[in-house]
Amino acid sequence: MASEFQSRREEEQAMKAAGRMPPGQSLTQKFPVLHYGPVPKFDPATWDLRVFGAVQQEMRWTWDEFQALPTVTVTADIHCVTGWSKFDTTWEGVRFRDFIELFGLTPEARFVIAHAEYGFTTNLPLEVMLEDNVLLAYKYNGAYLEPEHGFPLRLVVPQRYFWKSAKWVRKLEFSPVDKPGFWEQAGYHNEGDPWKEQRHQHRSFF
Ligand SMILES: Nc1nc2c(c(=O)[nH]1)N[C@H]1C(S)=C(S)[C@@H](COP(=O)(O)O)O[C@H]1N2
Ligand SMILES: [Mo]
Repeated sequence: MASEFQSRREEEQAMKAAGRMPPGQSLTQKFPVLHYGPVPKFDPATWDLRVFGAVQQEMRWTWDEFQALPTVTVTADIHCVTGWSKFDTTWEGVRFRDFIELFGLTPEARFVIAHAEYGFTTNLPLEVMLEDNVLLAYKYNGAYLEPEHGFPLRLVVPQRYFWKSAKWVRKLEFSPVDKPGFWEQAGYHNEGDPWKEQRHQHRSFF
């Protein structure tokens, strides 16, 4: 996408001045690829998305069914715990808040656990997931996601460090209790708010 900025330095200064750069971050104009393990193969004939746990009705969508759901386009800034931020990224997908209307939650639902291919998980409070700009996304800048960026489907949760935006999502669990995910169990912060610089867990051993 064409940038209004002449240089990386200029864009970085502008984002800092606008209060859009969280503490300890710096700008990237590339789109880094970051994940643990291999990029899964996608088979449209067998792929599905499931919801379970504290839901009124457990449900499953095939790739065709999921693509038939209404989508929205969201532009947001993303922040990786390793220090890069990328501004004005544009995603298209199903808004999470609209998505849950399709099956309904039970009153016990307080946390969302995203389950991705190969057992990757990440946990988020339900109230964070209900914000306007949280998507189950399959397009980036108007084109289907690249496999390494999460095709066919990923979470986009801009208000948390980007590790919580699970790529290759297959199941969404609604839980009364929190269940720290893959990176959270590995020592990353449970909340991961970039504005509070919640990068790592500070455990106190007694
Ligand atoms: N399934 C899965 N999703 C994942 C990860 C992972 O290891 N596995 N890494 C996360 C991390 S640490 C980041 S920064 C973003 C990177 O997304 P990108 O590769 O599209 O930039 O994906 C997140 N989603
Ligand atoms: Mo990350």
